[in-house]
Amino acid sequence: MDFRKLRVLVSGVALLGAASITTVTSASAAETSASSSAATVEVSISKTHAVTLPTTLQPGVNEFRVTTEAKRSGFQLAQLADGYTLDQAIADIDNGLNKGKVKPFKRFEANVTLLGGVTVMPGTVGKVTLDLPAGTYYATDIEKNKASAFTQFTVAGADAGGTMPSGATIRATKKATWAKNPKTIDRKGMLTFENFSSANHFVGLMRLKKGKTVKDFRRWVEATMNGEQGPPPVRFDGAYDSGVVSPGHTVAMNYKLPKGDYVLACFWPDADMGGMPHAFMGMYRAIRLR
Ligand SMILES: [Cu+2]
Repeated sequence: MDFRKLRVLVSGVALLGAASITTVTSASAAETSASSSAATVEVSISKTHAVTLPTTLQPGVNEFRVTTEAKRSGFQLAQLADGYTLDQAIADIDNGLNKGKVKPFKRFEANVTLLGGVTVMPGTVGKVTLDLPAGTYYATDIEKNKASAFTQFTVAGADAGGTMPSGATIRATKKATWAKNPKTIDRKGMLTFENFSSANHFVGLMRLKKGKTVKDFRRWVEATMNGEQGPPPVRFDGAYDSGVVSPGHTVAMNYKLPKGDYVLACFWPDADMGGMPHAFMGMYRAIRLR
């Protein structure tokens, strides 16, 4: 089937540029707690999605605290391979992720290391914590795929150490599988995502509609694969989508959701499967938020 159509069907959650469309997240500034000893990095995003942050950071655990004046910002951290330019990345996002062409998408995945991120709304603070080695990075707002929304920064100098925040850890394994535990997590706080798999993923948390279970989600996935267009048993509006994380990387991101039964799923497209979102390859499971 045409997976571009499928992505539209699931409210566009599969695309990098659209991964945050339906997201509500981020604790208010007053609720932020200093649970880790990370260095803090203030990031501000303008109405036009220009990202401002210090040009040099120290290696070690850094917590990015992101605010925005735009209606919505998809903060994302990334590194580009040597010789792969920002212009190439922007073109590959456009043709690969947004237009669904496999070749530029594969080139993007081969040359870009994604280090997580968080959706930020005005009046909230998005928090992203990770252990950064020395190097050159980009901080971007994926709501706008233009050079003006990508800001380069350098990590250099003495390692400041620091520790990652405590909290629930969600883990991806194999190629596109969620680890079985934890089955229950808090409904808000810092969520650590360990990508121990061989593909890019993001954490999607979608609340099950009343009376629905993960079995209904499986039926919906199977029906959708067969070209049927029934309503999903989960709410894509008000869902949580983390930033995208590449294999071998760990990042903690803040989240805040109502209590309830959810489906944990990744809708990142799979290049080897013609852009099929990972959820349709079985990357989903039940999870309870308490
Ligand atoms: Cu995935």
